[in-house]
Amino acid sequence: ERDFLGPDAFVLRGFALPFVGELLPAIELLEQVSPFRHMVTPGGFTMSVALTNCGTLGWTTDRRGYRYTTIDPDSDQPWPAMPAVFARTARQAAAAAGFDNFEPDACLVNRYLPGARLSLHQDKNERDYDAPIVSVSLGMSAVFLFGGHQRSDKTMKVPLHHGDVAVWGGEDRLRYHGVMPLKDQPHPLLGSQRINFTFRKAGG
Ligand code: MD5
Ligand code: FE
Repeated sequence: ERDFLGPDAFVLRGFALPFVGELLPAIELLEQVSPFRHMVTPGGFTMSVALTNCGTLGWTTDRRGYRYTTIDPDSDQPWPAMPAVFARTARQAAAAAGFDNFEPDACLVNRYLPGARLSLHQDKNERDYDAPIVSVSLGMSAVFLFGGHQRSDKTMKVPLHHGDVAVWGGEDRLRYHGVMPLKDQPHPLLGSQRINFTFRKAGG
């Protein structure tokens, strides 16, 4: 099943389900090297979402701003390599949505515990806006907010469930979006959390 959110934005329902058995152990290895942490925004707020990264580039924020780095600022080591199963899932989902040859160099992994939320924002730190963004949801369901090109534009509420993959490209790539505060409805496999992987081509 494929839901159309916009001309170039799609939700592939359950697309990641066949990969879950391989994705979960890969996350456990990742967090042993680069644990989830709560970063601070340039405005001085600590994010309710905890994050880590894998791949050549990782998204970070601190008081100085948002940016991609090759080094994990906590471990002072490069971010862990992107597991093959991550890259395969992202590539196949992008192709299923009509974006061929997607080669992400960055995977941001977000962990939401009950109450965590992501306020409306645009993803503007990547060099290449032509590549799509692929987002994989695991664990508890969330309500995704999909807005327009201005913060004040009306938003659409889209439920995202365990195994759903969203793909955003073209004219939908720079839309405002966010996630409503997570409700505590424990998931059979992951318990009281939601994990979201966001694959991007961040570098040149
Ligand atoms: C999440 N994460 O569920 C979301 C999924 C982030 C973030 O927003 O920046 O880590 S990615 C959703 C997304 C990405 C790019 C464009 C659009 C949505 N969009 O145009 O709506 O943790
Ligand atoms: Fe985003």
